[in-house]
Amino acid sequence: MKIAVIGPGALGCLLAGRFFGAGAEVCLVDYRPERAAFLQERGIIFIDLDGSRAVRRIPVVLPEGLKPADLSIVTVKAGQTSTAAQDLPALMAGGGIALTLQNGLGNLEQMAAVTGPRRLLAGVTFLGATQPAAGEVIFAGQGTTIIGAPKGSLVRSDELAAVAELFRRAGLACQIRDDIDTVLWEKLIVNVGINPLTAILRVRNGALPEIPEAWKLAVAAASEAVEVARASGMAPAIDPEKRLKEVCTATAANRSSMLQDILAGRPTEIDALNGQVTTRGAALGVPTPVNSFLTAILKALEQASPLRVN
Ligand code: KPL
Repeated sequence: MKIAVIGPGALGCLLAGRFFGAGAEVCLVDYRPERAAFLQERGIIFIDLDGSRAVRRIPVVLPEGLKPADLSIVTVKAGQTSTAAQDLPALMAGGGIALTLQNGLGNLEQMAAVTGPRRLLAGVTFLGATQPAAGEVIFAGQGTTIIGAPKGSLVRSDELAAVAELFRRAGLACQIRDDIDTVLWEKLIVNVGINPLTAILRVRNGALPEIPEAWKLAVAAASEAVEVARASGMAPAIDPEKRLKEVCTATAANRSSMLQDILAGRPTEIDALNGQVTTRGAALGVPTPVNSFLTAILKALEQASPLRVN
């Protein structure tokens, strides 16, 4: 199976590094020529769970050099999905599949706007990955990846099974679910609670339940998202507080992806997370005051980044 991983961020490098290590034919797709040349020349530095360090010489391809792949995995930040989606027609020209493993809602819709929905898969991942510098990835924690065929997809069950098998051969737990649209919401419910508060307070996930006022806000944001999911016709099978606690415990040592973005001065995924709850809530008549407030604060934090004093 020929695999293209779009986006050499933490998750992209982690997946490409693991697939490559398991002998798969994989390339990384980057849109920045200088970075692509640097990564191609130097290789990806991969620090595994046991602390072992390896340089993986994974081919890095620019959009103009793309060849058809059997599986394209979109791992870019949600704000870059519409740009990454422009790569998909060339990558999927041989009938290949594209899988989004990004945070938030709206990614699938942006991909489908370019490719149509038939050859698309969606998923969520609880893998822990951090990126100390470009092309370097620390595998920070095992976690399941859940994939499935969303509404409108015609990907066959044997094709889905082959994708899951690719993850398993690379030592990454992978489950298939036939209600992946609900699974996307269930992950969003977790992210809208944990990500903004860990980013605002600059704490690791494990600290959040220990901060009573922050915890109340996290649970309130997640509970609003449950209401919006229900109003959207989903049936998320989770108790928001219990689920938040489980994820904070399982990923206690992680810096959430939003905290990593804030610390690095990058734009965050707030629009695809709490912003989506607010927008969809407004359209459905479901109040989302906590998500609106957290969205505004995160945007203010992004805007303040260049002005901050130490
Ligand atoms: O998905 C995550 C993220 O940081 O974006 C969680 C599950 C909160 C783990 O850090």
